[in-house]
Amino acid sequence: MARVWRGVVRTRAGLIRYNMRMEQTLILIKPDAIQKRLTGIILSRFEALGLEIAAAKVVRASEELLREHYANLKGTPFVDGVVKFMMGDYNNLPDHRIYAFVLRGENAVSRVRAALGATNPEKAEPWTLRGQFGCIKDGVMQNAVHASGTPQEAEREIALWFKPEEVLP
Ligand code: IDP
Ligand code: MG
Repeated sequence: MARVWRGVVRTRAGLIRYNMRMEQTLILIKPDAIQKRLTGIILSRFEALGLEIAAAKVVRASEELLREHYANLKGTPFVDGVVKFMMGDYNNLPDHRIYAFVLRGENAVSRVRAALGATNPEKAEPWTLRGQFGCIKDGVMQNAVHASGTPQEAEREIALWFKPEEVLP
């Protein structure tokens, strides 16, 4: 899916090489962020990066979908806690909704991850979304937002959460 533009621009400061990849990435606004009413703040950070929303929906995710989404965590001691958290168990939501988005733009995957900060909110830089809004409660990381880690991961995850016709070109 990723398209790459490479080139050279001549400026007064010299030649600048560029390597731009038009990428898509999956964003999930997690139950802790929904409970804290952070959706607008989170989306505004991504909007400021110049990314476009290619798909959006409210999802009541099944345990099956979440276990498939977090297949890389299978066998870890914390996977059950992560799935429970993603189903809203720790955030007193009336249902277990998640807000899902596909964002598109130049180098979208790495730029969105930089805006998120580290997985562990206590180690994330204080100006990142997870550093500002995440916490750890009862050993479960409540880190506000999911974003794909690589373009390959993004392709797999987008196909899990969206039908092809739901993602606008
Ligand atoms: P990521 O969300 O930064 O991509 P992953 O390693 O893919 O991090 O893990 C997925 C999610 O699983 C994390 O966002 C976090 O909620 C949870 N998680 C990851 N590592 C740990 C851990 O060591 N303890 C508890 N929860 C974890
Ligand atoms: Mg990950």
